Amino acid sequence: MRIDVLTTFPEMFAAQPPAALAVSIPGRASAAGLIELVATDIRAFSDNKHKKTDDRPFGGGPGMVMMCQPLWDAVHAAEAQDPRPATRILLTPQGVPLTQALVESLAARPRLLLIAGHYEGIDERVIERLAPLEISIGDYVLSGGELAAMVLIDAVTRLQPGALGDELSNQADSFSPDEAAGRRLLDCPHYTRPRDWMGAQVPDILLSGDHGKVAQWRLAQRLARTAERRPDLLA
Ligand code: 6GU
Repeated sequence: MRIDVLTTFPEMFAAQPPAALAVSIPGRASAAGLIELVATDIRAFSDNKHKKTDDRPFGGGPGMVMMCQPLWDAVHAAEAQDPRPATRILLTPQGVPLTQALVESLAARPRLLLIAGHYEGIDERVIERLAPLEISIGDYVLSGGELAAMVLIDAVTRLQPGALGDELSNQADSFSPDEAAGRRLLDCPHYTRPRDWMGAQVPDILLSGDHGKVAQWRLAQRLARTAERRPDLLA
């Protein structure tokens, strides 16, 4: 899969791959060539002699607004570099929430083109013409969409075939559909040695060797945790 990132802060993606994606599963996936990350500097496409990409908002108010032209040209220049059709995505707190179901859908596409939006905003007319999928990573405000783009890249990368060392290990993760429960549940608690740590014990069932009982216990834990912490997932 090819992933383009369009940003006015390309230095965040200058390292190949960026430090946050160079380790663990995304690091291995990059090394294996499962994803190809290409950053494009929106500023380079400004037709303004000062390479300006933003201007003051019509109607007044604080902050600056990204202008249509540089973004429009950057998107088309990036798309022309590769014949695979790109799914355009704008990272913005105004977007639909990023869920594991959405990550699964995006992970199956040949190419993603991520536009890192900024809090002050982008001229609405270029958003309308580009018609990107607008995605938010949660109900809080980041200074820019670059970190949100990296979050999306991490989530999509680990679903690429061959990215996980243990192919089964993504199945029990939080938010993966649970077959028995038919829902997306939080993960169960995990334990490793020693059996006694500062007087705290490992649940007996996990030491019983009864795999059926262990599976039953884990599912019950997942359901209880989800009901307690995220009742919205069961609604
Ligand atoms: Cl995608 N961008 C920004 N700037 N802030 C966010 C966000 C995205 N998702 C949550 N907060």
